[in-house]
Amino acid sequence: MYFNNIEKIKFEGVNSKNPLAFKYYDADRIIAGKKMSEHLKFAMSYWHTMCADGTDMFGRGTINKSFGGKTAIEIYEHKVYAAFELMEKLGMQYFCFHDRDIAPEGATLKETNENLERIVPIIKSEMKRTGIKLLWGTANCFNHPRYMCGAGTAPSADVFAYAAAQIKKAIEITVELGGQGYVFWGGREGYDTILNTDMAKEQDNMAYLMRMAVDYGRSIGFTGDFYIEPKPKEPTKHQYDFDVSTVLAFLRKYDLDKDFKMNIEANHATLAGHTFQHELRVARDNGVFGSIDANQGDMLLGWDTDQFPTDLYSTTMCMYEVLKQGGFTNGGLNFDAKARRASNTYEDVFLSYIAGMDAFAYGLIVADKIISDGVMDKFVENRYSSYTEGIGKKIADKQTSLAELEQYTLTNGEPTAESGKQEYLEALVNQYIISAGREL
Ligand code: XLS
Ligand code: CA
Ligand code: CA
Repeated sequence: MYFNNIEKIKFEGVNSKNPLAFKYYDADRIIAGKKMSEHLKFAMSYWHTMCADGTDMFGRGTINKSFGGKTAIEIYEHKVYAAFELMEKLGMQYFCFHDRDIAPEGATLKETNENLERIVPIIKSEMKRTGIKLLWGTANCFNHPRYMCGAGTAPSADVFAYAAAQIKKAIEITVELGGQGYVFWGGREGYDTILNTDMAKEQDNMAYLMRMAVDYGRSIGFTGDFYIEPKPKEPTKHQYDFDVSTVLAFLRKYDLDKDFKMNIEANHATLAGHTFQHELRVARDNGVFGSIDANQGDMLLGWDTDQFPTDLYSTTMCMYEVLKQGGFTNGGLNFDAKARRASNTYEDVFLSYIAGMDAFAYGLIVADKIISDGVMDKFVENRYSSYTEGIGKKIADKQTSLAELEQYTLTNGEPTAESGKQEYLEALVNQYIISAGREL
């Protein structure tokens, strides 16, 4: 046991004063015909939870994550047991990892792969013991100095080859552990100055790497989803995967849009100048909604703070999109989030997950209410109702012409300017958020 002073976290309801209890997340409660736990599919991020120690640009770590291990490999063995204890205590059903989160990097690729081979069976047996599943795996092709100018978009073919080798192994591990997804997040896939960059070549190469990964994954029996995770900046100035729309154009150009869906992160959406809901909607409207990295940024800071999500407005509108999508298939809600540097105890890690899980549970309750009441959806439907008859229907059916529309307008005259009623709708959402609390 690594977290002796923490019991299994229980649902105690809205009036509980116990910080180590859920107030809204009641795993078995039925909402819109399914258990909360089935809707929410919470996942633990291995990197933040088991590895990140609070190190930042100005200071060392503030929490020790060696879990009593002495040698490098021992530390990673302990991490596995600690991870599963934490997930069991929180009632989390899934986890996500990068290859380098679960085993230490050795001096050579061979040594690194051997390290992975020592740890993967331990993870596998813990998965078997607990029933916890792998939501997705990925390769960390951004941390090592070899990737300083990119991995799949590196100017050096040797670096490209190294990344390909690393991704091959990461896909194998994902398949071995029954992972439901495999993510590409292009940490260093972008550039800082066009003066030294052949953007077209870099993007062609990246697409080829992704194609090889899909073909290899399918050839070894991977039936889950491949995801690409958009992010507009940080670490490079111009990230190629800026936002969902940019990624879509890239996937379509290279004929990869049938193979990839989106892994959408809240904090990345806001960095791109979009709302989280906007990115989810673009994905949903284009049939590429996949999985979610559930977190939030700080609106006063311009970087990727990966905070645990506590903003009920954002979790509500996220769950609205998820419900409208018909729920997740292979995806889920991965808490790509870390406790703040000054929240430096393991109790803080538990409290952070509880905060995030409760915020999403509440969001689910409110979103279901918004949808079942139908007032907001009806408003939007009415706003576009002129397309259901007359000239509007002709436009919707693509059965008209500029000449006919000219004729129509000459006789119809000036259109009425209909109010968009933004403030009314914002107040309506507030009303749902507040009244859901009263009903608990
Ligand atoms: C970093 C990304 C990363 C991906 C996985 O900003 O969010 O953590 O989710 O590589
Ligand atoms: Ca992420
Ligand atoms: Ca992030």
